[in-house]
Amino acid sequence: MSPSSPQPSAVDPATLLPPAEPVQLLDDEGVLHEVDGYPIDLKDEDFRTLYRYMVLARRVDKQAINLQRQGQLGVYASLLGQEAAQVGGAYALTERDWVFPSYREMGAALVRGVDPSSILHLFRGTWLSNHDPLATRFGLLSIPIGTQALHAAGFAMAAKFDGNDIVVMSYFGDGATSR
Ligand SMILES: Cc1ncc(C[n+]2csc(CCOP(=O)(O)OP(=O)(O)O)c2C)c(N)n1
Repeated sequence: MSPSSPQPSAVDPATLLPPAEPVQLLDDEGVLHEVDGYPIDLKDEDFRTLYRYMVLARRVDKQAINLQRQGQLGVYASLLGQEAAQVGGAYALTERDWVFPSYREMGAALVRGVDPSSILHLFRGTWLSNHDPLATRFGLLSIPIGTQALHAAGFAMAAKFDGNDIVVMSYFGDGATSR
């Protein structure tokens, strides 16, 4: 490294890597196990709310697929099978935190209080969306693969410079990470 090179970050990149073994709180039978470092602080009411959001997400998803098949939407990216990941992730955020979604995050949108019909504008080709990103802290759906990760990282850096102690969450698939 030349003397003029930027100083290495104080953060050891190795600490940012995921563990070699996946963290698994639910076993194959759906039984919850305690795992060190992953305490669960959820009340019965939280579990009911989470379940309600997951059912709602699947119902909205089905309706959007029907609308696409009827020709009312040009395209629609289904969230089937991702209900828990989207709802659980978004539920862990506070109101001040931000989400930068891909095109598949209808479930996360619901948790953030976004009206699902506003999102459908994008898939109908009438507008980018009818929701207010500032009010919901939920960005516009991002069609070009992986671009929302850059939006999220940039927003998070800006928040850090401002001393704004928030979380910025992004969702993307394995196709996005391969690039
Ligand atoms: C830059 C770019 N290239 C290609 C596409 C076309 N495209 C739409 S979905 C998709 C697959 C993405 O896979 P992944 O990132 O794993 O996300 P998933 O849809 O499986 O959630 C591709 C290639 C795109 N939207 N943007």
